[in-house]
Amino acid sequence: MALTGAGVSAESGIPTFRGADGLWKKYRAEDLATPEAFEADPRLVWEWYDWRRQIIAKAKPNPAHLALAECPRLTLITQNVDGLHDLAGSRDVLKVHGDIWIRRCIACGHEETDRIAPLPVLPPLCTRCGAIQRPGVVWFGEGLPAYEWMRASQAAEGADVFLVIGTSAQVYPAAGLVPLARRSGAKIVEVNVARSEVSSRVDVFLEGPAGEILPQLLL
Ligand code: BV8
Ligand code: ZN
Repeated sequence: MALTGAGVSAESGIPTFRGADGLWKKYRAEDLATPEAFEADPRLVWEWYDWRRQIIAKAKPNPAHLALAECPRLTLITQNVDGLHDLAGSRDVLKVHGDIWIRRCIACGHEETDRIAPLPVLPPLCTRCGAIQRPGVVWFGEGLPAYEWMRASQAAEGADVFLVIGTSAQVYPAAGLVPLARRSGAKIVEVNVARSEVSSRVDVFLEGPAGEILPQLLL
């Protein structure tokens, strides 16, 4: 199994959350990626997501995504909401933090998925009932999607090898998959350009960009 974070999309030109050019640098997570922030100012939150959708719309999968897509038996869990693993050809992608391309109505729950960037109107309105839509992502303080989380936890309990790729491993419960897999006997291999919150508890730490290391490791 593999767990990926923003670092796997860095070489596709998408800023990471907590890195030097991090997304959160300009904004604080508490300010924007929470239900309270959306309640207070849906337009501001949508300006941030629309800006990110425009960056992501221009991004291409990089060799890290493509190498992972070549592993058919791999259970791929991602914290990323950019959809690049799907574009690279990975089929069974478990998006535990949702998908930035989904817009969900806050009133009737109707979902629309498209790659329109920029959106013509912010906040976008439900085509079914006219209420405003939210991004189909998991905000801080929100539970993870039950099916994806159940599959991810099962994978961690049964994994022989667990690749932890491009994540600072600061966000829970996703980061908790690493100790769960370790307790179940998996060998943990981390691929990162810098040490993360779990680096002291992995079996192998491969330092370097995922786009260079994964093709060597997997192909
Ligand atoms: C929940 C979607 C309860 C939205 C995101 C105190 C202690 C423990 C936990 C908490 C706490 N206080 C609050 C919490 C809970 C909180 C949490 O974990 N907070 C953290 C900050 C402490 N978690 C939650 O709120 C979760 N929900 O707990 O709900 C509950 C339960 C049941 C019912 C109801 C409620 C929800 C968390 C999900 C939040 N949503 N994103 C969006 O994208 O806008 S999180 C956000 O962070 C992204 O998803 C991102 O993926 C994720 C993790 O970040 P990373 O991917 O790791 O990115 P980062 O920039 O940090 O790191 C990049 C890494 O890549 C670095 O290590 C870098 O070195 C490396 N790198 C860079 N370039 C490369 C590279 N590696 C390889 N190659 C390269 N080229
Ligand atoms: Zn609606």
